[in-house]
Amino acid sequence: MPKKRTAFLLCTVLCSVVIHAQNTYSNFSQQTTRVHALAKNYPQYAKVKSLTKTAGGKDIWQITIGSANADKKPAIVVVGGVEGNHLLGMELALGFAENLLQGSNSDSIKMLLNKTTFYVFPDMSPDAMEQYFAGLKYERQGNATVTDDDRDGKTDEDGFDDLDGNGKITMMRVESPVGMYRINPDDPRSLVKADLIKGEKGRYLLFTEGVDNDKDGNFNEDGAGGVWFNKNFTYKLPAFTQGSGEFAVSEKETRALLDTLFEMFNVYAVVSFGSNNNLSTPYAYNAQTANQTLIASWLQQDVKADSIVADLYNRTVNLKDAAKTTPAGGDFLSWAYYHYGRYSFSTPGWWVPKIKADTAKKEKAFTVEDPVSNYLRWADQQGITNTFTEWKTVSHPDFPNQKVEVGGIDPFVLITPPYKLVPDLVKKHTVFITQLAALQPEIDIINIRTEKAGSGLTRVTADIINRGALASPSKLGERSYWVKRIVVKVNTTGNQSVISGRKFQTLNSLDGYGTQQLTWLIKGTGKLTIDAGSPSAGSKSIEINL
Ligand SMILES: [Ca+2]
Ligand SMILES: [Ca+2]
Ligand SMILES: [Ca+2]
Ligand SMILES: [Ca+2]
Repeated sequence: MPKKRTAFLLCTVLCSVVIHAQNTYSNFSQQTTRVHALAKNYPQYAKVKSLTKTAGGKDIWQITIGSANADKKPAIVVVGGVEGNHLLGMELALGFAENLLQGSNSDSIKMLLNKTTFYVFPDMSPDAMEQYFAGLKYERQGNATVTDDDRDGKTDEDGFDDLDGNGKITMMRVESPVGMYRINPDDPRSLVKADLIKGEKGRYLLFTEGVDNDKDGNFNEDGAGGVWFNKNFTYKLPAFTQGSGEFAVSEKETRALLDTLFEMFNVYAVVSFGSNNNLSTPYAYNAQTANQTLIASWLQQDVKADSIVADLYNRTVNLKDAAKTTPAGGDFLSWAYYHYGRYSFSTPGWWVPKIKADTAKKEKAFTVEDPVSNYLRWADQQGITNTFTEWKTVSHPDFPNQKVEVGGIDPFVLITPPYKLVPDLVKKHTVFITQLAALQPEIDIINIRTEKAGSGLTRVTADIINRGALASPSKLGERSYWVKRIVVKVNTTGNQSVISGRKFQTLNSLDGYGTQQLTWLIKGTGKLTIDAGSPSAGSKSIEINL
């Protein structure tokens, strides 16, 4: 085998080994190394830049993946780290970029990158995400901006406290006759709310692990961790709630992302990874809320697009039993649709499957719905150990005469699969996103007809067609300044003039596989060109001899 070829093969094998070497979730510095490796290994397709630095001094990376003139091609945006406790989302976004580029030698990916550009923002919550790797592990959403979450005039005065000293924040239960929680009859390791209507009695108060450091009656209400990325956007901002910020888009990373996206007129779809899910179950059309002045649900035509894409998602990713979600406001999924006017899709990418009783092991079917007991049974069946802390009595300054115990499942485990499941999830989501690109709107001009109409006039008729399955732009996009509609332009030269029909016109949203017929009466002779297109649907130019 020639030397050069051996070296190339070695690199193909080794370089991919290096990329796959991680067997745990990546902290920020490892993410940064992986991001830069892409620009270095695939200079012809990948460009990396820092949008800004967060209050915690961490870069927000943007990876642009595309071939020549990437910014002139229809594009999909992929966003991870939408929630600071959602490490999987970061892995899915960054892993998508890695998988796509690893395949960039193949003809299919080359063809894809000739037609579609991908803007990947792997981690929008790097300040918060670092808590997963910190000495004290807890699910944090807020960035490093210092905030007064409970508006008592003090900042960060009451965070969690590791009462049992195990390096993670779990739960704390206090025996109390006024407690609303009882032991789950299906699994004594978990607690569930007592249903008073059914005559059930509570026996425990349930809190996150900590003390009331400032003695205001609340536990852990204001610790480190300021503004949540997924609560800081303009659509239905939940003002004056923890994590929403002083005003919408108050943070450097939210501002930088929006400034960047608003200038990307070529984007037609945004895929984000977070707790909201409109891919397992698409939005349903609600005529009343969709037609009110302040639109509060997806428009009918866009609901159709969501169901096409959700169908694709379910076929490619094949995860069952998704929980129903409703965006809480200030969230990125809603912003990208209602205020950015693009198709916006979000999924957590994984959840604990609903687990059935293993009768061989004498397990019984659950009588109470409880994500914790379901997780524990699943973890047992999977052989996952060390994710539960047995309840243990601690002495607690706020409950001197009561029994207080600390224990419960580990932080993160309900939304963060064991890392060995991640490569397969990345692969499936990569397939999904590339298949989404196959639905991309694509403008063409067909059925061009010319008829002489006497006195030097020619009637020109043509069909503007959208060859993609997704309508362009979204129906909501018709109303947005930030969404460029399809423009059709007749370019006259010399003695030519347009007698009837419009020289320049913008079209309403053109359905998937839809056509619109246009006709003009042109005076004059020679070559005439007609252009049709938009930044997010591509363009086409035709030439006619009059
Ligand atoms: Ca405070
Ligand atoms: Ca602890
Ligand atoms: Ca307080
Ligand atoms: Ca407090």
